[in-house]
Amino acid sequence: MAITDFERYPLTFGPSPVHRLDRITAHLGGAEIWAKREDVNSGLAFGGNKTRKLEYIVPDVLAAGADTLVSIGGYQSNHTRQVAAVAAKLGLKCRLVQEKWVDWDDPVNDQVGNILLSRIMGAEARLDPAGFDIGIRSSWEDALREVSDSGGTPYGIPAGASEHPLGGLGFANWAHEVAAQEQELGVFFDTIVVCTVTGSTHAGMIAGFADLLDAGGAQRRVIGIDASATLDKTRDQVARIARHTASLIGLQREVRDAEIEVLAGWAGDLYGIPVESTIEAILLSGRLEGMIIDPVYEGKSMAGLISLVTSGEIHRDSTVLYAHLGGQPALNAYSGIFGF
Ligand code: 1AC
Repeated sequence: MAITDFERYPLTFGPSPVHRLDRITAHLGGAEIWAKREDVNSGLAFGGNKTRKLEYIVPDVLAAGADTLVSIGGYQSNHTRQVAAVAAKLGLKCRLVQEKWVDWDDPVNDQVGNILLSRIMGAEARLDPAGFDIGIRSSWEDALREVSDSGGTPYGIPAGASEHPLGGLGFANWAHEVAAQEQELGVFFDTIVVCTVTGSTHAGMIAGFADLLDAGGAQRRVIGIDASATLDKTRDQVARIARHTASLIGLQREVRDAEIEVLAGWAGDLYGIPVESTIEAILLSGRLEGMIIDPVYEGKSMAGLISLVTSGEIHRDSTVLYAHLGGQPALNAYSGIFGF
């Protein structure tokens, strides 16, 4: 099967916008930097990368006859906010497990931002004291069981939709969308920079670009910037999902180890805790481009991009596409980091 053979339920506005970041480019004085904006990809609760993944999962939800979406993330999960929006759109119930993935000392961390939006959209968002882990969680399995025991028909969507068998398809298609936009714009992105935690966004891109390469496209680098601070787990999960997604979309070979690049250095010691480079990246993007990024995901991937361009690891002649995944609603839970 090819990516175009999979059913896709429309949740986004269409291809997400791609545009130059002229002032960041001038500031860095090196590579030409562009952005592709999943933060404005949909009218559903500000959209984001998970909305794109859910387009390929919703047909299975509908075929299963489910009445309740059951998902999991941290208190400030973007993923659970997007699942809540899709449930509202489809007229389904939504049960969310919100674990304490981040030990962040902000009194409204469990009340504002993403979790507030999920609750506004009618989701039952229950807090759970468990800490961060990108794997399958017993709290999520318990929630699925509770919904069944009370007579509902649950449909489980794991953290970030990453461990879902179809979770990589949204970003495999993103790669094809990029290739079409390159044709329209007359540009070629030799380097893609994306934040990676639970893995399926990055993994889907790897599979999609491998597919394009085998169809005669040019080689490019897809750099995942780790924001999990549990590097080995994220790297394994990215590799596994990339290979699974590649086989789903009919790649006739194994994804090579060299195609799976997860770089450490900008996550800090813990998932969800911004470090100095994160805060600098958020301020730089806001002040030079009016582009809002967040302290958990894009602040870290932008910090990585800045370092890699500044150090010359991304070459001066490169044309770089920065993937904005739409994490910014979490900013409300982190107002203290700026010292304003
Ligand atoms: C970690 C999956 C993740 C979220 O928003 O919950 N990006």
